Amino acid sequence: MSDPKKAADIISLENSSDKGFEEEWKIEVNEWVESLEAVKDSYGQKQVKELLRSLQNFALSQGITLTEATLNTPYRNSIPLSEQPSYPGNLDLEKKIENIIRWNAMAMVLQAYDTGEGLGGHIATYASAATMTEVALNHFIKSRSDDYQGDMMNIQAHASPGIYSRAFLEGRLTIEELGNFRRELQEDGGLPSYPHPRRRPELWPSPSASMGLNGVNSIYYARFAKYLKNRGLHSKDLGKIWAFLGDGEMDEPETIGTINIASREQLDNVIFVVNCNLQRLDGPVRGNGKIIQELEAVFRGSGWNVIKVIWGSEWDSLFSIDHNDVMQQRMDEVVDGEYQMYSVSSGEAQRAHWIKGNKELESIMSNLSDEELKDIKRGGFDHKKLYAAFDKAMKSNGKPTVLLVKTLKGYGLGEGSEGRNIAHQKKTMSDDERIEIAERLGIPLSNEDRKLAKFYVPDSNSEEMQYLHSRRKELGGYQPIRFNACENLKAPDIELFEDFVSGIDRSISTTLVLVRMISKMLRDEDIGKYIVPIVPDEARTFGMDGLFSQAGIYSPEGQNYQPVDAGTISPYKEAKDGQILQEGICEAGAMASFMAAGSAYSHFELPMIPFYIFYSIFGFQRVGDMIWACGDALTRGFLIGGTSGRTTLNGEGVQHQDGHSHVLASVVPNLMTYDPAFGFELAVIVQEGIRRMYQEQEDIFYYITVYNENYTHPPINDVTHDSILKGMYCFKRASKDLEDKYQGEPIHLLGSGSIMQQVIQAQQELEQEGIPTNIWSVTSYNLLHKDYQEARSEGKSSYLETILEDEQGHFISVSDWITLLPDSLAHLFPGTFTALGTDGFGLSESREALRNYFGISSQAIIDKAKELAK
Ligand SMILES: Cc1ncc(C[n+]2csc(CCOP(=O)(O)OP(=O)(O)O)c2C)c(N)n1
Ligand SMILES: [Mg+2]
Repeated sequence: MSDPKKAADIISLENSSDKGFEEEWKIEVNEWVESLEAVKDSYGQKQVKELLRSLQNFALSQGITLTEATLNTPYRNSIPLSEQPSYPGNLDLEKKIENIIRWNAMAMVLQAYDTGEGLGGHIATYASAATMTEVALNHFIKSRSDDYQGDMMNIQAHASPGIYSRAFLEGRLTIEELGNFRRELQEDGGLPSYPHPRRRPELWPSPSASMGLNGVNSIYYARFAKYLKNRGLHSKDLGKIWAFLGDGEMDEPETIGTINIASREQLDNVIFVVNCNLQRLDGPVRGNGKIIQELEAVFRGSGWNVIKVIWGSEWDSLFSIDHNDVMQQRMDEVVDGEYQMYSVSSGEAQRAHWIKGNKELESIMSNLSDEELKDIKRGGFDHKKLYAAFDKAMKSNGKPTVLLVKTLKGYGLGEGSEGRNIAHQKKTMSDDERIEIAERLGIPLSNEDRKLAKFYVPDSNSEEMQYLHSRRKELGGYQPIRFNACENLKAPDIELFEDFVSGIDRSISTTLVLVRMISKMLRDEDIGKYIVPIVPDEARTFGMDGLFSQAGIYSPEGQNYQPVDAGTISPYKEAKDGQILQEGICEAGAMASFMAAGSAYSHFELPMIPFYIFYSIFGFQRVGDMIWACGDALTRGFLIGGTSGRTTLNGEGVQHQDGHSHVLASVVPNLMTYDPAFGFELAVIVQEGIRRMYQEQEDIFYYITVYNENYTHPPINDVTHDSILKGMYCFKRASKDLEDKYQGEPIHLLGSGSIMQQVIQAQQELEQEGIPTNIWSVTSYNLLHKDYQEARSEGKSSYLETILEDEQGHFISVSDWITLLPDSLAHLFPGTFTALGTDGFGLSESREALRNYFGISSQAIIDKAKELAK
């Protein structure tokens, strides 16, 4: 029956109430399948696809859409038994190693619990992920070698005990450290809860404890690897980026929202491994549905290779006799809530629910005893199925790959944990449970030691230990691993920025000064190639469009069209070796690019210098968690808050006008934050930033706010670099003549950023009225505060106290920021301290009206000064 028209007639019979229809239909379907099989045998897979596409086109022409059918495959393994490669490893030894790692991982958490300190820890996550992790580490995840840069292994944070446990066997951690899990301050060393590069810079390549960031960061690491390759900056094979993720974690919008860039940019160097244990913290991920099927459709729809590992080998023989797909249909209709229920039910109860009165299914299942049915494994615990899946993922060409691996939360931890809703929080076990698990895992410890959850240390000459080391040796070394060796980069001399240091007569904004500095750096012979300008869809807002043609926008495909502005001086230029990362409207992606570029010194051994320029309000409050993670990841580079200042960015209103990002930024401990007023300040700060981060390799990064108000910029004159960098210097003293005549207490005006212009104007007008004032430029309230904290802890005077030693009077701070920022230092000023700022929500108005409204205009400063001068 090869006439498609006839098939369409049959489809129209769909709703027929004819009892014989079902039988007839079954025969029809079988005939079609047989025909397709014949096509496959005679012509091959390609022709089968072509044929199906023709059929689909025909169906579409008849108004029948088949989207569901094309995005989802049945609920079974993607790799058929016939395509399953044979397992190349020694399964007995691998299982033995896995069991030891399982035990020690569990013991870490139990020991931490037994201290009675309430330290927490997770047992159930790794219990579900152990087999996939072991298969990956014994056979696939490679480390660094001469011509291979090495894979990056980003794990599911809550599975960390398993990774520590393995690293201990590998000789990378001491038994004391293992025993001090979650106790980092112990004398003989301890381990952080999760992957924190800051705490373990030799082990963890990137932080993943805040769920959802692992996926997006891994994708952008992979993209950055391609970027480096396409720009010719790296000659080695840059390896794969592995992200091990939880199924609950996949609900995070950062993960799902960025997967399409991976397929758009053909990132065949990224592999997601999703541990589908069907549970998150509180309960099932999709009790009423199927998370694996949902993710399959989402990823396939986004252009990924999807490989499902659902069933263990025991099911293969059952599939081979499921001639009428009755078992498959049941697999498809049972929902995750029920699969979870099976994991806590007896074999008998499972069978009854599963068969649901279907005779044919009952007969298929009669091949297994209740005991066997209970023990039948999910794919995530079957080494062979996992091997087949990883093997296929490694061969992907041109597409990212996701493995959806079905597991069981708390696997192997006994009835009190496996599949239970409380599994995630389970931190301890009874003595009996400990003994029983050790017995099952074959851990040769005495029952007394089992009760104490003592670590088991196999003999280093044992077969299993030899095997463990040899597998990793074969794959280039241990994983996960983080590298810290990158050549120092000599920072440019300040002369590179001479044009800005010596003053700018033309009226321009600090944003434009920065863009010009970037342009100069891009041209610099030594550092030019390392500069990575990153913009979400705002380059024009920041006047950066000129850089498009200078540096090109990175696109792995180059530019396959003539841009609409081809004839202009700054056309939209995309290029394979483009240097600018244009992220579109995706701050999460842009931040992930920042992290990838800013930690390229570690994984890629290249001192890349990212300048991520964004609307300042869409930084810390939008992707603050990612900035925090950058601090953890020891990321370097410059975050540039553009269009900053609640009144300087006028007209845009409540959700655009930023008057608080410096306060939010103040909480990141290794972030150097600056709010420069003049071109020369900006130049000194950027030059020093490059020196400290890339020449001295300090683990710090920068946040600098720039504004869009135009004004002229004075030369640096005798202002010292040090004072700019420390956070404050005297910009202009009051005129001596006036001071001699003046009777009141001295008045000091503190300005920063764009608002310095209001301060300068206020000073001039106050002088005309006979009131002398000193102007101080505050480049960083936050750093002054940081310095004060450090000095206090050392019992010294802070920088601020030192420079104000001989001062007194009234201090008025004026800025485009909320008063909390300067107020944190109020107690250090030798006199009265008043902060004028922009507390409250922004609103749409002109710049002048806004400054009047918030009380930071020159007039507001004059009024305050006069009040104090009385
Ligand atoms: C952003 C964020 N929200 C919440 C948490 C707390 N949390 C840690 S693990 C977890 C559940 C994880 O479930 P899943 O991703 O399915 O992993 P599993 O442990 O089941 O493998 C939650 C809610 C977190 N770490 N990060
Ligand atoms: Mg889960």
